[in-house]
Amino acid sequence: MDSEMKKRDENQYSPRPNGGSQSTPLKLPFIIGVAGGTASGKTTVCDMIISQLHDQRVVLVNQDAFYRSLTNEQLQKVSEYNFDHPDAFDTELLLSSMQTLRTGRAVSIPNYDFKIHKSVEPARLVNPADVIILEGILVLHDNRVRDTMNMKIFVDTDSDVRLARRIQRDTVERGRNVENVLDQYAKFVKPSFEEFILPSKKHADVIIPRGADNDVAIDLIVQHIRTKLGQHDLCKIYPNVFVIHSTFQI
Ligand code: UZR
Ligand code: MG
Repeated sequence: MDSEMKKRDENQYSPRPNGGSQSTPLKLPFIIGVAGGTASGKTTVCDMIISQLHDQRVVLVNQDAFYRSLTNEQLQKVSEYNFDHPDAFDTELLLSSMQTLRTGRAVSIPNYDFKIHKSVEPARLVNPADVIILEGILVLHDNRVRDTMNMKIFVDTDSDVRLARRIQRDTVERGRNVENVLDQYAKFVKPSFEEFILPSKKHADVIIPRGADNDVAIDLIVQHIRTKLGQHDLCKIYPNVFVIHSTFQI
């Protein structure tokens, strides 16, 4: 466990410093970040974690929701817009939304439409939960976003597998044709993967090779989350017992 994570764990399971009663522990949610290249299987990995944690309150927040809406001018030249660059996301809004959820309050997050490249009404209301999963290509890129997380996962899937899936998905679900998917891949998706996404892998606590095909890694992750939530419950029942940290390796 790195020192950053250890520090966060200490904070999470420590009594309120001042203000609240000495014996009232903070009930902060357990926040998991899931990053990886496009079509690496991030969403499937998250769905598998959520279904195995069926008896817990879990919410999934997708970084895609925080894509900035394109202006009419940008829409006219959409093939020149880089959706894989960190600046394509409203990271300030993502941070403030995570902060709201972290303090146990519901938050409204934008509803981004991939077909028109804009946020549409109605916004999505996300309720607070015991586990919050933040998923997206660049969730491990910004250190402020990383610092909100208790566990950082990188889904590592071969590029050829990802491209094949991306063609399939974008033509079926996102209203594209093969030619423009390939064009965008060469122009923006691959270069941004190499410049921003792949380097963020070094911040991960857990790297999952072969994505959602890796049942063993997913089982281990779920076990770890359960252990952490169990410790959390222990704090609620025995307010003077505080778990400082534990180690985790795959
Ligand atoms: P995942 N993306 C779009 O195709 N259209 C948009 O309006 C916004 C984003 C793509 C984006 C990125 N890149 O590679 C992908 N392009 O969505 C991330 N081009 O989504 O993690 O589900 O693959
Ligand atoms: Mg996805």
